Parts: sequence; structure tokens; C-alpha cells
Amino acid sequence: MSSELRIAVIGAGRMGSDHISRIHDRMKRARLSAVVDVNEEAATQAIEGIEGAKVYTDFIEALDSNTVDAILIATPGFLHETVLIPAIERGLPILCEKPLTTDSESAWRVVEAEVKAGKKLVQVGFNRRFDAGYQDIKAKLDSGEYGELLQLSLEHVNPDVPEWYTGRNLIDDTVVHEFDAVRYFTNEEVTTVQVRAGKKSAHALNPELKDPALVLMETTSGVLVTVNTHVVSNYGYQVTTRAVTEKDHLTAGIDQITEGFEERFRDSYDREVQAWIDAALAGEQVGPSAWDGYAATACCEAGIEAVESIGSTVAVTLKEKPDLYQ
Ligand code: ISE
Repeated sequence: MSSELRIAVIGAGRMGSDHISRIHDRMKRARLSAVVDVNEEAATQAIEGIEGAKVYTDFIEALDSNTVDAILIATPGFLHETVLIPAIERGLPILCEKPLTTDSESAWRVVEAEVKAGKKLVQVGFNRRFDAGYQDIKAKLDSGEYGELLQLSLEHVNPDVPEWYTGRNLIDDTVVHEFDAVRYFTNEEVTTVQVRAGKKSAHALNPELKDPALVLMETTSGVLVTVNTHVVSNYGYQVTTRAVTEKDHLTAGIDQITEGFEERFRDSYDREVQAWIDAALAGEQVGPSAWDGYAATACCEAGIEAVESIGSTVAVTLKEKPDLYQ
């Protein structure tokens, strides 16, 4: 591979467009060589003013064009597997937006494809692992200076969500970040998920959306996690962390209230994508792996069952971790 990574962005929607400008404006040692979207007009619009990038409506054509060294997948989650498997088979480094896939069976097929390839190729877009506040808490927890982590108290507030957004989306589009955050902070697996919902906001237009809601989790060693979600808040975008340890409470994000997630997490997205580019050029993989994506998807599966049966506690089931990820 050369000293410059030629990237194809698959999906030119909200997140895809954000990544397209990121790669073009701020990433080093990389350039955008292709954009793929079934909506040709959207793809063309997304690369306006970007020289040398070609629009495709068929991703296989882009993968086989000899102009692509790595791909960034930003299509809706239910389409991820279709792109992931052929890209893994071609040995391409992949940055795949979260969720890895939308059910644990398909996520496991992605893990199996990587195991068959004998190489980790996928980085999952859990950008918060690259956020300064998250990394600060993580370093403090790992230092051992604060004693045991006992509880995590998390908040996830969105200004609003589209009308089609339901309880399922609350879990696999929004709380999926917290499933990964909990695994990241604790180095443990989530064992159970429960959702509680009380008085409902009249602004939550979709009748199937419980808003606000409380998502409760437990980890292997018994760390209890609460996630306060409010997705039609009319307040702003805010993601906070309070890690309750034996010696102190470690916090992050409290004063960071923005209009949307792009502004709040802009730096973490930049660091995430640059880390991916640098690792790809070095023939390596960094950050959350396909196994992490699979584990978070398994949590989402339990979470979706929990949100559809408010109050019940649902166990998370995971297959054995393959050697590739040990
Ligand atoms: C969005 O896709 C994100 O990743 C945001 O961080 C999250 O807050 C939002 O709910 C999702 O829709």
C-alpha cells in the first residue's frame, strides 16, 4: 500500500457526508477516491468541490475499481453486512459506523468472516472511545488509583429524533453507544438489560417511543449502570458520564451541550478516523473490533426485547470469543 490511503465512503447520508468532509478537509495521509450511494444525486452532492472522487451506485464496482484501499461504511445499519462481507473477503481495512449489524446472528457472521480471513480488518465506529473525556476516565480507572469501579451513571440526551424513530432505534441507534462505553470502561461484558419508562413526553410523536426512559444494565462483576435517555428533549445534545469508584466520582461531558452530535463529538470522530487511516496504512487494526461490534449488537438484541417488555430484565447471550480477539 502507498503512503496515502484511498478511501471509498459507502453511504452519502448525514454521517457519510460528515465523514466525506472530514476526510477531505482534515485527515492526513488519505484521500477520498469514491463515494457510493444508490441515490446518485445525493452522492454527487456530497462530493461537490472534491477533486478526484468518483460516484458509484454499486459498491462492488467501487471495491473492484483498483482505486480503493479502504472503505468507510455509513449506510443504515441493516445494510452493513452486505457490504462488510465482500470487503472482508477482499482484505480491505474497514471503518464501519455503529451498529456493526442490527442482530447478533448477522454480527456473528461478520466475526466469522474475519476469523476466516485470519485478520482483524474492521474498526467499528464507536467514536466515543476517542473522546478526550472518555479517555481521561478510562485512564484513571485503569490506573488502579481509584479503587474499584462500582457504578456508572450515564446520560444521553438528543435535541430531537425523526418521527420514524421508535424504541428499537432508542436501543440500537442511540444506547448502542452506552453498551460499548460500558464494555470500554469496565473491560467486562454486559450481562442484563432492563428498560423503565415513566411519564411520557407529549413531544415524543411516535406512539412506540418511550421518552424519557431509563436503561439499566449490569456487568459481569456487578457494576450497575443507569442510562438516562431523553431523545426529544428540546434542550440540546448532551452525553455525560459519572463513574462512581471507591475513592472518587469521575465525570465527563457535563458542560458540553451542543446542537447535535456532530459538534459534540467532532474531535473524537477526527481522532477515530485518523487512527483508522494510520492503522490501515500500517496494515494494522485499532479501536473497537468486530468482536466489540458483535457484543454491542448482542446487548442491543437484549435491549430491544427489554424496551418491548418494559420492566423485564433480559439476559445478554454471547458466543465464545474467538482467539483472533483475545
Ligand atoms: C446518532 O446516530 C449518534 O450516533 C448519536 O451519538 C446519538 O446520540 C443519536 O441518538 C444517534 O441517532
